[in-house]
Amino acid sequence: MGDLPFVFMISSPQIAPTRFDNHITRTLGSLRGHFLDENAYARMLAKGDVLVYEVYEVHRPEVPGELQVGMSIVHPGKVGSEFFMTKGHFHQVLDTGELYYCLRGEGFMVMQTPEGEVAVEALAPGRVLYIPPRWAHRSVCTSRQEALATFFVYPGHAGHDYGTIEQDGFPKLVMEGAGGIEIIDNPRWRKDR
Ligand code: PAN
Ligand code: ZN
Repeated sequence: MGDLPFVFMISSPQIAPTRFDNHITRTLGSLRGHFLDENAYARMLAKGDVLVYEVYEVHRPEVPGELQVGMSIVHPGKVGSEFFMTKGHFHQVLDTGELYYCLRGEGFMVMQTPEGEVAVEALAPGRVLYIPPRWAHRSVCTSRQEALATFFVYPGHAGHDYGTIEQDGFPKLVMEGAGGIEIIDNPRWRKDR
């Protein structure tokens, strides 16, 4: 016999879902090499290892047919002028997509294919982002006070490849510029290959 259907809430007043198996926290110290301004990173880290993002996962078997679901919460903040963001990854099984539904806050999803195509989509409450198979993805919080909270669903067997992004970065960066939010070319993209 299979599992029984289950229900949980993601609209409750607290930010966490009412059911989860894992709560992952990523602090500044775990994001070494991901932000452009290494001096700003070092100065900030010296003052404290602040929380950058968290993930609540309902853990399901890592097999085709299952769905991994959960919530991702990126806190407001910047390293130098670059907004707080997730590490970002390709799925290990490249041919798997993902759906994101934005619940709170504002930001962007930065995406790229292995061929170097790039896409950036705004995230705001009510926006649903469909990420087709093959697109690496990173969420960036640009709201000043509120965290960027998204609900995600992806195939059970997708897995994660972080190494490619650690090495190459994303082609675009989301920065605070003189006139507000700017999406700029990443001068270090694929430079360390
Ligand atoms: C999400 C992400 C989550 C954290 O569950 O894993 O937002 O981002 P990183 O995994 O890049 O640290 C997802 O896209 N899963 O596939
Ligand atoms: Zn993913």
